[in-house]
Amino acid sequence: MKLVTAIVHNEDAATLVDALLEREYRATRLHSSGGFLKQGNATILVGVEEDQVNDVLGIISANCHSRKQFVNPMPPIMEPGEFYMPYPVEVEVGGATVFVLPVERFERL
Ligand code: 2BA
Repeated sequence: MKLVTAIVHNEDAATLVDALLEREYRATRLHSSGGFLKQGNATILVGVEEDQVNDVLGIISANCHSRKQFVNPMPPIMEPGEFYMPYPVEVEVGGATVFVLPVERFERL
């Protein structure tokens, strides 16, 4: 068994969970936030058999879209009298960041 862990944009999470449930995959949505942008995202956990992993990755890929976001970089340490004009930097936040992990044991008790 494998645990597919997908970090996705908040706006894609509900559609993705619905698409997974429609195909009879069980899924759990966790509220998370990215270390870099410090904005809310969603982590979706899906426990599946090994031969279902590619199907799940296909569903994730079809329902998660990349987006461009702006981030304000940290200002540098300034000397007195220096002036710094902050410019937002554009970053592309992926469709999904996915980890496929081996599951040693699965129980529903
Ligand atoms: P964040 O950490 O908020 O990162 C958002 C986006 O900012 C990233 O998109 C990437 O385009 C950019 N970014 C991140 N760190 C950067 C850096 N040090 N320098 C320049 N740009 C940087 P994605 O790569 O699509 O990642 C989306 C979210 O997936 C991340 O949100 C984080 O929550 C998660 N993630 C990505 N890679 C990860 C990893 N190796 N381990 C754990 N979580 C990860």
